[in-house]
Amino acid sequence: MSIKRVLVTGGAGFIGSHLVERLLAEGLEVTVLDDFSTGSTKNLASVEGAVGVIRGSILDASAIGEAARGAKCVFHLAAIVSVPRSVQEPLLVDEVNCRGTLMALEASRREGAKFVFSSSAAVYGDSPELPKTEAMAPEPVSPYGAQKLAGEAYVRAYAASFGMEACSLRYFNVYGPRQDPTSPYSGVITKFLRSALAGEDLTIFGDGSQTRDFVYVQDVVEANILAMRARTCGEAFNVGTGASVDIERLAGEIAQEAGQGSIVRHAAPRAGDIEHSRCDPSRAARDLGFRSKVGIEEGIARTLEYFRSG
Ligand code: UD2
Repeated sequence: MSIKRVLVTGGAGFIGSHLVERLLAEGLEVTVLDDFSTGSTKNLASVEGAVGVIRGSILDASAIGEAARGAKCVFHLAAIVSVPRSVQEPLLVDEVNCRGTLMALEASRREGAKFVFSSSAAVYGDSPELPKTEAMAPEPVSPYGAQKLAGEAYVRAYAASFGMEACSLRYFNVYGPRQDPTSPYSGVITKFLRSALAGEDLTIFGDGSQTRDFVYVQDVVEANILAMRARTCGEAFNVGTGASVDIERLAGEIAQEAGQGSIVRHAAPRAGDIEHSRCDPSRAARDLGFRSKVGIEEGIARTLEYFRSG
């Protein structure tokens, strides 16, 4: 099936806006559906006029219906992406993250479109087993993780029930330009870069021995493009690098790179933090042809450049 038109829900967000740029560069017609609650028009400044933007909620049947019209692939990124918020307001966040995914799947089914769902490593919960493989039983520990897992289950069910070509992408720790540095929920790299550029101290929660599999946003975009082109039948894929970095090293490197004399300090461990996270990237490599290309040094340098010039 040749794809001409696509829909990106949450296309004005951090990851969505990078995906939109790439899809346009591939010569596709792109529509964005976004309620701009966390997304921003600034993220789409480089593609203004080239992309159709519908301001509306994923929960609004007419908005999603209109946005999906004629689309042959739906990338579903619209979500409330905060773990703490999902703990504070599980019902409200469930509406957006579960019901919203179902709405997007329905719109996709009507159009006979493929479906690529943005899921999260949060589905794995805090089991100590490493690396995380898709064959492991998911055991989410936050409502957010449970909601992403529910979304994945629906993706699988739609593939099985309606023959929809669909898959879920489990993102590990994504970072890069446009991640909102002012949000209390922003990732550690973005937080550290912002502080380091301002010459402020970097605070590590705990002893800094915890590790994460940090994946650069452009690699996440690449995984989405490959998922669009692959034949999929409802399965989930890890999207990470397969390598991990400890937070102590990360803080030291960022402080040094920024060159503003920031000091690295330690505070009490953060409640609910997991110790280690790293993916097994082999299923995505085998079935999608995905391999992350941007290493941590390169990714940090690019993101630093973005924050410096912005
Ligand atoms: C990530 C996701 C989250 C969820 C979770 C599932 C991001 C931004 N968050 O949370 O949405 O999917 O994985 O497991 O991708 N840290 C510090 N100092 C700081 C900020 C963080 O030391 O100022 C530490 C923090 O304690 C943690 C590590 O850095 O050990 C990574 O923190 P994070 O908030 O970037 O991401 P994570 O893995 O907790």
